[in-house]
Formats: sequence, C-alpha cells, structure tokens
Amino acid sequence: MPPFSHPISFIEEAAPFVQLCWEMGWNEANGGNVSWRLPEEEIHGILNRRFPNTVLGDPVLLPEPHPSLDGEYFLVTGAGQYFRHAITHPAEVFGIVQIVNDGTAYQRHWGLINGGRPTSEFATHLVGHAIRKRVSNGRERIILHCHVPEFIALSFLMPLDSRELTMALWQKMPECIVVFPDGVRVVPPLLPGTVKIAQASAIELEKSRIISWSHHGIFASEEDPDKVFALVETIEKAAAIHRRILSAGGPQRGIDTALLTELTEHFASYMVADADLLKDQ
Ligand code: 2HA
Ligand code: ZN
Repeated sequence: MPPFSHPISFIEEAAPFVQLCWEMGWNEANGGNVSWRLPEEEIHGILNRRFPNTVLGDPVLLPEPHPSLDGEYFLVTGAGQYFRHAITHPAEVFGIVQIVNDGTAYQRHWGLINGGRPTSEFATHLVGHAIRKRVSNGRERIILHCHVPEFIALSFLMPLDSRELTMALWQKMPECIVVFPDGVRVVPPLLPGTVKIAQASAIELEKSRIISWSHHGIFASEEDPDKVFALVETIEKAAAIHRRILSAGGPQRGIDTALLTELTEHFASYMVADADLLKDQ
C-alpha cells in the first residue's frame, strides 16, 4: 500500500482502505459507498485544530429522522465519487458531516468539495448505523457497501433465502461460522437508494451485521475499516469457493452441522453473536 498522509487521521486511514476495495475489484467506477461513525470528541478536536476557519454547510434535511444519531459525525463517501480516486482526491471522494437538529438533518464540516453530496445510499447507511449502534452497544461504527462479484453471482444461482445462503457459506470454510455467526440476511431485489430498500434492510439488520442486496452487492457493518474489510473478504472468499463448486456440478458434501456446532463451541470467545441460523435447523 503506498504511504499516504493526511491532517485528518480518519481520512488517512479511510483512503488506503477505499483504494484497496477498488483494487480488490469490489468498487468499480462510482460503485459502492462507505460511512464511518467517528468518535465525536476526537474528530471535533481535529477539525477545530486543523480547519478552524471552515464554513459549515447549511443543514440538509434527512428523509427520515434519527434522534439516536444526533450529534454524531460521519465520514462518508460522496455521491458519484470513484473509490479509485480516494488517495489522489480525498476532499472530493470523502466528506465529514454531522447529524444535527435532533437527528433530522446533516451538516457538512469538511470535504465533499465542488458541490459534492454524501452517497445516494446515505439514508440507508444511517438506518443501518442507528440499528447496529443499538444492537452492538456502540461497538460497530463503519458500514461498507460494495459490489463483490462472487457474492453477487450467488444471488443468481441460489434461492434468495438467508438460511440457504448462510449455510452454503458456513459449509465452505471453518472460519466462516466464527467470523460471521450472525449469518448473511437476504434482502430481495429492490431499487437502490429508496425508502423501500432501507425499510427491508432495517428488518434484516436487526438480526445480522451483514445483508445481501440481491443482484446488487453486500452491505456490512463492523468496528473499523480493518474489521469490515476482513469480514467482507472472508464472505467473498467463501462465495467464490461455493460458486466454483456450483460451476463444477454442485457439492458432494459440505462441512457438516456437527462440526459447525463444534466450531461455535471451540471458538465461542471470538464470536460477536450466536449462530441462530444453525440452531433453527
Ligand atoms: O453507485 O453502489 O448502490 C453507488 C452504489 C449504489
Ligand atoms: Zn451499490
């Protein structure tokens, strides 16, 4: 990874991460988006120290209020921006906004220059943050949406069913059930950026950090860039193995339920949730 420095430490971390997502083939052109709920005091201090003369943007009304996010700062990718440009054009690719007015609006603090706006999926990201902040007791902070090819391919090859998809992935690599015990929850094909997909996503995000936007991509929540990258990387690897097996005529066997159960017992301390989809079998 090329060295990259930036006065805002969170941009310094986010730009190489976003660049890497492009290198992985997950975020072509303006595909995909990221939002990161930043520690309030830290980012407030950095912006005051480094950019004391910033003129704040006018508050922009959100389609849905999020009182539980009032005051939170988000680093967010801009609508139409290319992940590939993150390191060369960070102030265009990224913005830092704050949720204001009791969670009814956002206000730009930094970046999104040349008339930029947050990603078209920002409203859905905020729905995700509000839910996952509550469910994870504040641990999860970053949401990555990307167009992971092997994972998307499965939505054309398999039933659009959370249990079937999750089992297929868990059965391909022993790490899977430990890394994502909450499974992958399937959202049906819906128009991106709409209230409808936000509502359908909200139902599934109550149950898991990871959802599949069928025929479109993955939407995953974690603690920091490294962890969300590792999560998506693991899921995409398992999806690739499963797709290869399907292409070769389908599985003759998978890691069986008894071994999956043993894995959950042996590695219980690493797991962030119970493997409910295994128990419900
Ligand atoms: O272009 O990925 O889901 C951004 C997107 C929309
Ligand atoms: Zn997308």
